[in-house]
Amino acid sequence: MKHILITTLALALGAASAAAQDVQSRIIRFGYGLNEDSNQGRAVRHFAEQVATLSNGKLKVRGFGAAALGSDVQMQGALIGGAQEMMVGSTATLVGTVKEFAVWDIPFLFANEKEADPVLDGPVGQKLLDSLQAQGLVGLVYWENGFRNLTNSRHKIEKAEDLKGIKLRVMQNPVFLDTFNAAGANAVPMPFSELFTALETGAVDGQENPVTTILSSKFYEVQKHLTISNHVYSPWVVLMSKSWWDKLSDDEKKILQEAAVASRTFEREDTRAGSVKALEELKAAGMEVSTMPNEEIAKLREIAAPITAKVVENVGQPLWNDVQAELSKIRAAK
Ligand code: KDG
Repeated sequence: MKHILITTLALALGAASAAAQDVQSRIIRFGYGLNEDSNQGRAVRHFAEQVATLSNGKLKVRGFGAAALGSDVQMQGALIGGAQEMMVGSTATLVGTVKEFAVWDIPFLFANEKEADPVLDGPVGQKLLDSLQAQGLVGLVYWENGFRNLTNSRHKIEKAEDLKGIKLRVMQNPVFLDTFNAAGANAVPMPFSELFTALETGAVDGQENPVTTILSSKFYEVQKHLTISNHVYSPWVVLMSKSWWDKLSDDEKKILQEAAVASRTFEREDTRAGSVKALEELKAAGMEVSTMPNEEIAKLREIAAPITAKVVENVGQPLWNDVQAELSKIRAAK
């Protein structure tokens, strides 16, 4: 009897709080590019659970993984057009929409996550998210894709010069294209959704992604060599359609923003723990893993320097100065 009473009371309270909230019943289509069994997939499900709890089940998030709703660029278009409500994808493919996002593509910008988190979540990162609104997108939070590493099917890459002649898939982004071409590779821009087949058929020799992605996308099945280079830190950005966002009540916006912040904490913890496990699992799967020595990393930095200068010119010196000021504060506080 007591159990029934408590349950009834809880339901009544839940109903009362829902009634107190100005929340409609809505379905939210949330698209993403990695497999459902990936850090991206787990974080989307965590976000969905948070939203359901905070809205007493009224806001239902449906995750669509493995690029079921299209590539990052296609989903960005669907959000801008109001045909899809949410997605998470790489900031690198946003540079065609807001060119200043290229600042996050600069090789070796961040030395570790302790630098990346406060810069992305602080005033500079937020200003970039806010700039998306004029383009029909709402940037809620950054998630972690992670530090990118090289894989290929041809030979070990231990020196910067070993990149010469490697047909390397890169994200559809001028900084990645320019950097790897300058390093002597033959950079091939391609949507993530086409990458596994391109590696399997030999259309490209290699690619670069965080180890969590290399594992969850099973690239070890078609790639022999993994080189730990950590050549750039890649953020993801959780995006919403602005035209859809503008129809929401303040209560609904608050729920989605709160769930997004909670999912950011979950996703970063999950991805960082997953990175450690992924490296071990990739070795166990038979990948030959090597780490690029510091002196070779220094050569990559040198190769990237003129491309960094071009990005700074493109995004504007004030933005570059703001990022460097944030980094100086973080490094001084260490
Ligand atoms: O859809 C997949 C992308 O969100 C992300 O993984 C981008 O790192 C990326 C890549 O290599 O395309």
